[in-house]
Amino acid sequence: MQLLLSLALLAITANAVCTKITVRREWGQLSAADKNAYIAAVKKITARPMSNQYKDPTKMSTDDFSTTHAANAHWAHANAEFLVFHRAMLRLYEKALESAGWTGGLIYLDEGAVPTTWNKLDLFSKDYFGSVTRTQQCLTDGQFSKASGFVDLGDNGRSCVSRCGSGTMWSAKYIATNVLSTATTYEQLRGDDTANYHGTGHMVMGGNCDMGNPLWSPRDPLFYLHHTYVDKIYWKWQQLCPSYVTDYEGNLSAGKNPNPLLGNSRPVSPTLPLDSWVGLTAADVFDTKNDFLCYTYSKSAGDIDYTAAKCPKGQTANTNPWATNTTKTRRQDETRLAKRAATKLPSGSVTVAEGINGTSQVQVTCASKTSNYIIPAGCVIHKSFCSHISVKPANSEAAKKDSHCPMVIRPACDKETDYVRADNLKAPEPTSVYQYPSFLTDKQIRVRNMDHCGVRASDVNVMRLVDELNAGLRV
Ligand SMILES: [Cu+2]
Repeated sequence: MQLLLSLALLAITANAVCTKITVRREWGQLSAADKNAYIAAVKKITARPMSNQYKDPTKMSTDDFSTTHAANAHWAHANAEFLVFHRAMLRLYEKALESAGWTGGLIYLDEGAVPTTWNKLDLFSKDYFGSVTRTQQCLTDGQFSKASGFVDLGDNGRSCVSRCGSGTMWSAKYIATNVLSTATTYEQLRGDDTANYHGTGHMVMGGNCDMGNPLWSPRDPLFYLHHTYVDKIYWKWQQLCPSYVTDYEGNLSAGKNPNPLLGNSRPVSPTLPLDSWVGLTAADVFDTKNDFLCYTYSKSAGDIDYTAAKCPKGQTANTNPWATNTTKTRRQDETRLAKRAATKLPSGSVTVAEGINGTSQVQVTCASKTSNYIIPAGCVIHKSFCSHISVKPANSEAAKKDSHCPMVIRPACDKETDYVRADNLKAPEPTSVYQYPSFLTDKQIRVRNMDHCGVRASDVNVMRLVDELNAGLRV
């Protein structure tokens, strides 16, 4: 009896409603002092040495977050885990900032309210995050430039952050009409995360620089403002109908158009652990008013009125908290989206051949190296890098159905890449500052039906990076 009672108490505590709720605010809602205080905390956790554990955010550094994101990129995007994986990541990052003195909660950038004028915001100025550059060069001004003493690896091997985007975001109106007012399931809301407001924000603000890199985007501190915005959209949708809070379905990898490289799909479940965010399951991050998350969002210009789809049978819709707020937005149609995508096609040579079952085989030549890719049916190349490509739905019809065009495709391989350590490097010792993260076991890869070659190739990159860090070759 005693035991039963304490078990019941335990269950109540685990689901306890939080008492001190944090309101996550929009960048423009902060005072200048708050903007600087937020940035100061970001710099503090970036300066921490890697803790190589993913449970205690008071010890985690920005690199712990970036490395984990890169190591999990293959299933944290373009599949059902996308929204919950990133929500867990954000909450841990928020706690890390708290431990560095910033208790004002995560900050979001209301991109939908400034689809064409985003780069005119004070955020992208010498006072704060720095101006957007045209090429792959390091940030030239702002508090995250090298000159200001900010050191992060960047994706370019130059120990700096680069940010070279341009273009138009999905407007609030477009998101309200095409996402929020039509989605009646978690998977419909997530849609194609590689090509919707999430993927578009990365590409528009990051271009071919850090934010545009599917693996290493968290190296630009802007990542967290973008993803908090993405999380706000998820949160907004969850407010509509009672069942939406816990609605969660879909597959890990693959879907209607299985990616030949990732194999067949496997359904998700709320009790499945979220990879690398130790001790957390998807269910732990559904309700933002639970004890662990304990946050809500401020109202901002992008919170425009719209008519949501009817709630599932037997449920009464919650009141739309932003029913009276309307804002003028620019119409963004499919043609313009398609036009913009077309300008992002790879600069190297690309040869396309017919594949099996609607797939296509593509040869991309980059810096005189040729790689072969298999592109799933219904997808086309969105962006190509020398090491990998990302794809998007071939047409708007495919984009409406969740087409599962993966964010990252690595070259087809039949043999695993081995890590050949350069002579000037050695494996981390127990006392080394940087350690390898825990890599996936063969079994974990099998269970998820993931691409073995691709995962191991990414491990090799991480190992090389860690070795170079320990050898002081990267600062
Ligand atoms: Cu991500």
